[in-house]
Amino acid sequence: MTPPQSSGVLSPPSEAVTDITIAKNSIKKTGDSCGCSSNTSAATSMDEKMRERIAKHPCYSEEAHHHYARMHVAVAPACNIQCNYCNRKYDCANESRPGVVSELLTPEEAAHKVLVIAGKIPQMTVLGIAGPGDPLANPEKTFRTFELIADKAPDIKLCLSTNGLMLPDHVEKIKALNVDHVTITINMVDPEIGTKIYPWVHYRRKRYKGLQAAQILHERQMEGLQALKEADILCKVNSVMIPGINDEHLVEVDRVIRENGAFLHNIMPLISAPEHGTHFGLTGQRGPNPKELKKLQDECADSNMKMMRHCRQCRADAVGLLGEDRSQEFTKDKFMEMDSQYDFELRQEVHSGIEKFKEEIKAAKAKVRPSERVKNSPKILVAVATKGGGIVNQHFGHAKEFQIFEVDANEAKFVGHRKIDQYCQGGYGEDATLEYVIKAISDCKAILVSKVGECPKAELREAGLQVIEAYDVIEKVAREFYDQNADKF
Ligand code: CLF
Ligand code: SF4
Repeated sequence: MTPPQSSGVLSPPSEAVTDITIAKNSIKKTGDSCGCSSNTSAATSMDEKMRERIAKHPCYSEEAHHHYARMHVAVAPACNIQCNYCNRKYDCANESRPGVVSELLTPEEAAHKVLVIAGKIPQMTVLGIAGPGDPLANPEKTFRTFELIADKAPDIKLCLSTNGLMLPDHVEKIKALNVDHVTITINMVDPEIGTKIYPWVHYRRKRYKGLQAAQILHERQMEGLQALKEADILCKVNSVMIPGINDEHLVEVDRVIRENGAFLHNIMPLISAPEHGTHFGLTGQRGPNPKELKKLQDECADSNMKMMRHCRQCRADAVGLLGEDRSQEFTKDKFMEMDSQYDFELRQEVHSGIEKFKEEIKAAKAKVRPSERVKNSPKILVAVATKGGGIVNQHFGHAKEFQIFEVDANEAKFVGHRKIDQYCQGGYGEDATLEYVIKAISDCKAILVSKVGECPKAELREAGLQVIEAYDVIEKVAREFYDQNADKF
């Protein structure tokens, strides 16, 4: 197959992530359009100050996730509760895929790793602590790591993800350390439902079970949420969607957390398999399918709070753009041999380049939108192969996921992603993989790729997907496709 070709109009930002020189020069002037979507009416009414707070956070801003990277350091091994979707052998499943194990680091090793990566990937703007256990069950290690990083790399935003049990005790310290983004995993606001998710919690030197355990966790989570609001710390709530247990209840969770000041809600699918050795995995509890997940997210998005749909359930030692995993480039044996190349000025320069590029995207997005909103225009889904930057810039055979955009006569809106196995392996396409890929995007009308070989192209068409080859801004390509085929939808 032919490798993806650049049109020369837009440089692929994912290359910029891997190379500082390219990053500095990659923002070329273009009269053309580029696009990535903010996804709720809440986004449009967001004030400037808030925009600034989230502009470089790839989890809190859907737009940012196309351009900026995050990293996690695994410094927090212990946990103080048991979730039925977690196996202690692996990382905290509240912010991580089950079955993934990270190398544990000391705060000093973690700080060195951050400085190394901040030099190599200047687009890395956020350092999160998300496990492998609960960061606030390991407060000394967590806060020591933050202190070291704040001191040496003041431009890196600090982020924390917790089950919330010990949060109320630490909000003051979190504020003092200038940690502006905190995630709480809240799966229920009704402790009866909580009993089906949490067998026990360990609180103030005592282990509680059943309803009492769920009650304590619920109260502490609500107290923590309130305290974050009072301290003006942005709070994202993660919820794991567990069909038959809390799926319908999450609408109520969404309402309650919104009323209590959460900024963003991230409803994630339960990932459950017997080989993970979790209670749910072993008892056959299934996760939701993409349609069920989207339906619930859509229902909650009506509530006017921002709904996160771009979470990749990354590892506790994740590195890179969401959707790419560079953690294996920075294992302990490798990063301990590397010197820190942290350079504040250079990082600022790279960030201004990205911001300029984002401005071009915004201007171009405005161009492809109709001057007046078209009412009742049917919505369709398209699957996009992209390496980032809001551009169709990936070869079909190289994609490990497709971004899914919902398109109508007004806009193309990011609504999720579908993970797939890479079709092209060592220069050859796998038929079985193609079948699986087609199944994964069977509800889409078209697939947008930078290139695709003749064989898979024919099979994709036979399966009813239109194949669009382009190297351009996602919103532009998607909207043009829609306009050309509007009579068929
Ligand atoms: Fe990490 Fe989480 Fe901070 Fe992001 S991840 S601690 S808020 S910097 Fe992001 Fe990863 Fe989803 Fe988490 S994509 S699992 S939401
Ligand atoms: Fe596992 Fe995280 Fe739950 Fe603790 S909070 S039991 S580490 S999923």
